[in-house]
Order: sequence, then C-alpha cells, then structure tokens
Amino acid sequence: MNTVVFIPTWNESENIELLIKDIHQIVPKTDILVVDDISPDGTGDIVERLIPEIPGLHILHRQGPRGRGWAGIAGFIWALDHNAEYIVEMDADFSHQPQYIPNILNALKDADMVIGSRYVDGGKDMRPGRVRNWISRMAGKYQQKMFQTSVKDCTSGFRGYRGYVLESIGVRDLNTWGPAILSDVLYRVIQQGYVIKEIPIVFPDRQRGQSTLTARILFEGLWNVTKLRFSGFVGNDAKTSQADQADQKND
Ligand SMILES: Nc1nc2c(ncn2[C@@H]2O[C@H](COP(=O)(O)OP(=O)(O)OP(=O)(O)O)[C@@H](O)[C@H]2O)c(=O)[nH]1
Ligand SMILES: [Mg+2]
Repeated sequence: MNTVVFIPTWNESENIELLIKDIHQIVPKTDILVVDDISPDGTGDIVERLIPEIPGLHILHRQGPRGRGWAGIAGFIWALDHNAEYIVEMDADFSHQPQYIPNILNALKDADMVIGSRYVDGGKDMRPGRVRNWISRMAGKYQQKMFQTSVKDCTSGFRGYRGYVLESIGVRDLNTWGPAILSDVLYRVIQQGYVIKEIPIVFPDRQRGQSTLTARILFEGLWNVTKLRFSGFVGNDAKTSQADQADQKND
C-alpha cells in the first residue's frame, strides 16, 4: 500500500457516499479508509455497502466512546500497519475538497508534511459569519505564535504526511480524544524539525450534516496548545526534510 486517504466520521450519512466516489474518481489508485465511531445515522453501513463497488475502500468501526482524536490515531496506526508511505487526512463534510488531494500528494514529494491552507496566497475561508472566521483565524495565530512556526494554517485538518514522520513522532502513543489531536501532531512534527509545506485551499462551509464543533472543543484546543508550548522546547522549522536528505544521499 502506497497512499491512504483517511476520513474520520461521526454522522456523515449525507456526505460519505458522495465524498468516497469523488475521491475514488480523482485518485483511483489510492486506498480510502473511513474511521467511523459507529455513527447512529448509519454512516458505517453506507461505507460497507460501497466496499464491493470501490476498490481500495476500507472501514474501521471503532467501539467505545467516540472522539475525533481517537479516530485519527486509529487511522494513522492502520495506515502505518499497512505500510502506507503517504497518508492524507481530511474531513467528510466537503470543507476539504477532494480536488486538492493530488496537490497535497505532489507537494509531499519534497516535504515531510503538507497542510491545505486557507491563509496562504490563493487560499480562502468561504464560510459565512465574520465572527466565526475571525475566531478560527485568531485561534490559528495563537497556535502559530505558541509553536514559533511559520505555518499559517495550524488548525487545518486537511493534511498529508509521509509515513516515517508519523512513526517517528510516536502517533501510536498519543491519546487525545478530540480535535486537539491536530495540534498534538503538528507540535511534534515542528519539534522534530521536519519540513512542512502549505498549499492553498478554498474552504467552503459544511453543506450537509451537523457540525461537531462546540465552545468546549475550542477552549480545550487553546488550552492544549498552551500546555504543549510550556511542556518543552519548540524549535524553529528545519530547513531540510528527510525526503531532501534521502535525495541528497542518492545524488
Ligand atoms: N470518528 C469520528 N469522527 C468525528 C468525530 N467528531 C467529528 N468527527 C469527524 O471529524 C471531521 C470534522 O468534524 P466537523 O464536525 O466538520 O468539525 P469542524 O470542521 O471543526 O467544524 P465546522 O467548521 O463547523 O464544520 C468530520 O469528518 C466529522 O465527521 C468523532 O467523535 N469520531
Ligand atoms: Mg467541518
């Protein structure tokens, strides 16, 4: 297995079939993993029904309490156990548009991690509601400052990783229940000096289904960033990726 796109899902029955079909059409050779927490709306059943139709489609039905973070960790571990070299994570609600997956994979050829970014040239947050967008942006800026990084869209969950990065930051040992997993992973990638690239994405609002974002999740996220910052040294971004180093060795 070379590339896995994984999608955590909680009650995404209105999105999941369309999304899987779009991804499969855009990157037909890529495996797709849905990590579902036994969503009561039957998201998992829809995926099971699609498995015979879509080559490379897989599902993990997680037991126990639900959580975006735990689902993400399960997805990473599954991908690593299946020897994935390139791993893309994305939301199911079409805020992360499948059309960008090839750009992420392309950028990963000479980076360790790639972030689909709303805040670089060509990127855009299309969600209505200025206050919400401002809060998102400020939360991202706070994280950028705390982590002393040049990454502009720290909170984006549309990301690509090289498998060795996830292994070396110890994703198998993480235990974060919620979306704060995104900062836990980013913090560790920065700390280890890996090269992170941002590529522009246009980020539309969720069209169907319910958001899981709450004020509690937002505050927990900010608190987690603060804790990470003061838990140890955060280095500056490294200049050379492992991918580059490998290329140099081969020259
Ligand atoms: N497996 C699993 N997936 C989850 C859980 N909570 C959220 N997700 C998924 O994580 C992704 C992001 O969730 P959203 O509800 O879109 O949260 P958000 O993007 O921060 O909020 P909005 O900007 O309002 O859409 C979606 O694919 C959800 O289905 C969970 O507890 N378990
Ligand atoms: Mg969303």
